[in-house]
Amino acid sequence: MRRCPGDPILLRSTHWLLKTQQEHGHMTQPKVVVIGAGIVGTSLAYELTARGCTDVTVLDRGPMFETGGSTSHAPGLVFQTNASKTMTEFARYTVEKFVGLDAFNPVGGLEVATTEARWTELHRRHGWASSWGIGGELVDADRCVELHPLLDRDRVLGGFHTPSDGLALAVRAATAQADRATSRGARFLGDHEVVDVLERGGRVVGVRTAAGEEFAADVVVSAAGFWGAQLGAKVGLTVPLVPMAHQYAKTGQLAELRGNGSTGTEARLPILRHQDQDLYYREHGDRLGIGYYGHRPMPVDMATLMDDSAAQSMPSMLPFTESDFAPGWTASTELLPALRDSKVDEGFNGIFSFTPDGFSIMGEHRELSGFWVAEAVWVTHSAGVAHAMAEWILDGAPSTDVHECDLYRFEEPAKSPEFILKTSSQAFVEVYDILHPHQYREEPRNLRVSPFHARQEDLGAFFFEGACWERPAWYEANADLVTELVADGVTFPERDDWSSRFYSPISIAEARWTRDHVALYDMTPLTRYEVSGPGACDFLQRLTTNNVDKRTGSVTYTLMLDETGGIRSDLTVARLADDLFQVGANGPLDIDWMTRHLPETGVTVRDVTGGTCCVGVWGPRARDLVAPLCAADISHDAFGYFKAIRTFIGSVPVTMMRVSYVGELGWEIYASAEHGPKLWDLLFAAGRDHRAIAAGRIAFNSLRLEKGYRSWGTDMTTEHHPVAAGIGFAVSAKKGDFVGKAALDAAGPPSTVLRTIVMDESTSVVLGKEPVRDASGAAIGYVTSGGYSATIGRPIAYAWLPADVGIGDAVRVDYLTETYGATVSEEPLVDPEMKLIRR
Ligand code: FAD
Ligand code: THG
Repeated sequence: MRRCPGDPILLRSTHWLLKTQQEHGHMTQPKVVVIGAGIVGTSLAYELTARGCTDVTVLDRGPMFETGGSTSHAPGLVFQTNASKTMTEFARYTVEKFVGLDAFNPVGGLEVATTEARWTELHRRHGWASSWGIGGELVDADRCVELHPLLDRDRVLGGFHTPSDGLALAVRAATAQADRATSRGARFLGDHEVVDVLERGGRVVGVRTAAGEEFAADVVVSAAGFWGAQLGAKVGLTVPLVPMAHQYAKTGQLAELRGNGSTGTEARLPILRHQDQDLYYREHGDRLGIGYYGHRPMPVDMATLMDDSAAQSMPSMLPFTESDFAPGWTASTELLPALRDSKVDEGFNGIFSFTPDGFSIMGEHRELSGFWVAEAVWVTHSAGVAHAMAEWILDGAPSTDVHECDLYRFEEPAKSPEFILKTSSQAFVEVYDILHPHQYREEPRNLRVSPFHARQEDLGAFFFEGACWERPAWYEANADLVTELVADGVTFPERDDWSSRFYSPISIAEARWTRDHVALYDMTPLTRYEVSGPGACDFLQRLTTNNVDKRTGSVTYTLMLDETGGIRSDLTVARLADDLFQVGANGPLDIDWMTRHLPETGVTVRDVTGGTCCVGVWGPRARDLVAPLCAADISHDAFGYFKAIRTFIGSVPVTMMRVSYVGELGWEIYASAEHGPKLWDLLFAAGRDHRAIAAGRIAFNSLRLEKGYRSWGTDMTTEHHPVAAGIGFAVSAKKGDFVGKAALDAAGPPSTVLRTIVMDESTSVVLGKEPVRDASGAAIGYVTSGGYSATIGRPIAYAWLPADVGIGDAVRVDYLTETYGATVSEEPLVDPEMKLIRR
């Protein structure tokens, strides 16, 4: 495809039909090969054929439909509630679909607490269920025993009961979905092991089997379960999953279960979780099945798998290791005394996939178009994942936000075998742990450090890990400011134990200090790209919503949308020269999206994050601090808001942008990494006269919340249009076409909107994902992110709420075992007239 001068730039599309049309000049139906006939492959065949894509061939190395994969022996417990809205929605979809296929036992799910900490955690889980619209209730110990009579009443403090949870009959669901797909044209071929993926010119064109048979395809989807990493490697793709063994056992016959009407496929008792001991239970006729996560992580070496397997026809089953199960058995007899007269009758170590962050892996190979993956998916989420995949493959975008599952979400170091193994093993250990929302990874650490790291250590930085970077959360060196501010009458409200974790009151002092004086923020981890070349401007114009075709030295806040108008990211775009832009972005998914849309020639996108560094100098004294060091005139008249210049700080060559995510006067100052320490020292030394401090991420977050700035991925995702997210101003009404424009133009007013809420009490800190209720107690929305506003002296948060909830309305927010009052507020809470930031 060659572009003639004057032609409108044609971006590559991620939409399958458009892409084929662009490349072949006509629309056709894709020919699809799915590798794997487990629950994911069969669900996908169903979903694709249901959308009219009927040329689907599903190949499996094993026999249909007990293929020997994880699905063949999955006990199929479906607990829908998850901290992630996306995963919860995938689970709900799966339940609804399997109910319709007569492959689901809606026996309900019961999670019990045997410790106070777990009882509090169940409140939090109940909160997520309310936020994401899953009906469930907290019940007392008596009710737990009524629901599950095998429980020892005296050990249980209470439970969380979800009536719509239950047992998926995984093989039956796979078979039923395959039958429907077959009736619509799909075919399923057992004993067809795919050994090669065929490609031509960067596109997938088919697969070859062990028998040498070739199957042509426009689209190949790897739904190979824990074999997925091997298959990915064949096409140069890192699929970061680790096959891990997990123990499952069955008890002997239990008199207590005899005659309760339960059969092999029709259970009566609710599925049960005893997360304090890493255990779960289901009924199998008059026996109980027990799953255990308490044992050491047992990653599986795929090279020796077939030799190790208990039966080669069931490669996903390894021999049971009794000693690993022993603590689980003891804990089980304590919770369920009926087991004391029984024993482990049979057991196996079953294999399925774990990932570094616990999420599934979905998406299309960027360098091999047409090759997709859908792996590390539980039965619980299978149909939901398949539905989103079918939308994505056929329509160009899933209707559910899938960024947490995106194949390209990982930073470069996170693609190393070492990282994948360590973090996935940790994910196994933590599967049932109580995880704090701000808990950060402890291992591996120090993978990416900014050039200011040693200086930050000297200042007593407390580091959190984020995107493999070490980020100061606060600095112990600022502890004295707390004392000083208290003396000045600033209050530091008490926090409960939960919200005090991964937190220090020093951060409040740092936030307050920024508004009153000036602070240095390490912005090095901010993802940044250089977009250059003769087509750079056109490219950014077509890919983003705002007008970036401005004079050199202009900075623009703009959005990337998908074809449905959903927000893919929010960016700052600085024009540094005619054909050179610096883009401030949110992470690896942005460069992925940009790269996929690059025209054949004329534009280069390069991640420059690692070789550069950035200090944000913000606060009313910022100009006083920087001006004496700076070679350029940085007065308001010479260097306006949202402008960029290249100049020097001392002898350090810098790019300065008058941008502030904390909403204060000041600049982001970028330099090449080798100049970092000098830059920091110059700024820090000059700061002494202005009582400058270094400030951390918690202060940063609190300041951006006050200022009304959204954080992509938390406050807004592809599920939201700009107007609903409150950033409609970043969409230019005047400019020409851009990705997502047609969908925006066709959209009606939003039914839900992102609002700022202010907590009624200074101590009511919320952390995110809590349900928001109206006066009647009905859940009407949910919190996205929260923090304490040092400026107004109250905790504040963003929440998605129905559009008809008005400013000034009272709402209630669940927090652990409490419920707090809050008020929907005008925003931003700080500097609505932009007087401070533009002075
Ligand atoms: P699989 O079922 O493994 O299917 C992948 C298929 O790909 C296989 O059939 C395999 O033969 C085929 N394949 C691989 N390579 C090739 C190739 N090169 N060519 C052709 N075919 C190939 N999940 C829950 O939701 N709830 C539970 O209670 C639950 N309990 C579990 C208990 C145990 C003991 C285990 C092991 C897992 C459990 N899981 C549970 C997890 C769940 O079983 C899996 O996540 C799920 O079945 C994965 O489905 P899949 O279709 O991706 O993989
Ligand atoms: N700095 C830079 N790039 C970024 C961020 C940043 N890119 C990713 C992320 N953060 C983007 N988020 C924002 C959000 C708000 C603003 C800047 C980046 C902001 N908004 C002004 C406002 O709403 O008042 C925009 C005013 C205008 O459009 O003129 O400043 O932190 N480099």
